[in-house]
Amino acid sequence: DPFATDPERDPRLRKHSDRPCNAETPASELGTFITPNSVFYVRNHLWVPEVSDADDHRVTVEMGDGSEKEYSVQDLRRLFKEYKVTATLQCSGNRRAHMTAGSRPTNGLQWDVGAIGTAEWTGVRLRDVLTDAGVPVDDLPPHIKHAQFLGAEAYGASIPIEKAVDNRGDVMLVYEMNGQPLPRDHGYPLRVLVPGNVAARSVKWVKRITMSEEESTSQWQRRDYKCFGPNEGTNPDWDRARSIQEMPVQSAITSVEQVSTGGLKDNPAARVYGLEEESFVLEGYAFSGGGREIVRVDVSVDNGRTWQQADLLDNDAGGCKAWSWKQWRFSTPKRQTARWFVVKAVDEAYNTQADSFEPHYNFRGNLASAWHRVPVQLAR
Ligand code: MTE
Ligand code: MO
Repeated sequence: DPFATDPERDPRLRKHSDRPCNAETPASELGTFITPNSVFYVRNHLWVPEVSDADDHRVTVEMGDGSEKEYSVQDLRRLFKEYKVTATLQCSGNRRAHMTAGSRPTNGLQWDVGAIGTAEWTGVRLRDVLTDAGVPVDDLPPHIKHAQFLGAEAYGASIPIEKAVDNRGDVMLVYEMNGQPLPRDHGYPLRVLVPGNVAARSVKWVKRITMSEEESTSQWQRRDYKCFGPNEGTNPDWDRARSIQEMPVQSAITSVEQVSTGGLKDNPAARVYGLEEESFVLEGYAFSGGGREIVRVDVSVDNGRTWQQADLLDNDAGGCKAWSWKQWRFSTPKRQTARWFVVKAVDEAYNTQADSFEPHYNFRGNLASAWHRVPVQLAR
């Protein structure tokens, strides 16, 4: 039983399945810029490979011409400059349950708002490792088009080589998460971090990196993480659809707090906002792919008829681009609210979200990013 040695998980994680472990961060733990390791969502397709000693682990770089070079985690630490990058990982199935509810049944784990999280990652640049291994990163031969990654338990995926070698792409091999050794569920002792791309490409427990003309042939590259038209049914033309890399704009409401008149004086939120009457304080996140910064978050308290701007909270994320979510906050007098709170976000390219799920329906339930609506009556 390969699952027998899986690590213990924090009981606060919301489990969707046990073997393999798939568990999301509860909304109550999504309110901080950095998601603590213990409640960071876990998305495993198979078991957690057992590596008792980081020194036993090796990653092999295959140049594509038959030659290869091997590194231990120690080698990586010794040979290359260390970087810290703050980046959000989001599963392509985040909010799938909302697509199901707002449109039709979808295949896959029914994630709510918590298949996403942000961490500070420490490691070395893939670009530096490839250079050392002999890959001419600034003058790539035409047969190198993709960097394929293979995990120790057999999961595999790939990214376009341009992203892998981008000087400002921050693609890394990481061994620490939020200042701690990588937890086993998140790739101990070594994982790929591809900031700005769907989390499925950030391969955990990475043991092989291959320069290749083709994308990874794994089912996770060629099938699962693709999107289709609403009409394409359950057996679409898999080869014609692109594999998901950068993700569209996303946003969610993670908390609605009711600040009652009685509590106004003592409530810190009420003081911060200078609230003078019974109010709701809403919080959430917004995030876009490709390092595109979130520039605006709009909130509606009347089901999308009228909108106001939420406050975007400051953060001190390190990295070449906006690889991390923005947290936002919004307060509204209670007497103005109708039946639904709604949020949508805008990124630096002025991309925004669809108002409903049906136009983006795909039977896999990937990229569920329509406006997030929360009924006012659910507010605690
Ligand atoms: N890497 C390996 N080796 N095995 C996996 O199952 N899952 C991928 C990606 N990398 C996966 C993997 C998917 S689909 C996601 S969403 C992220 O890891 C989840 O990362 P996390 O569990 O650290 O949150
Ligand atoms: Mo995922």
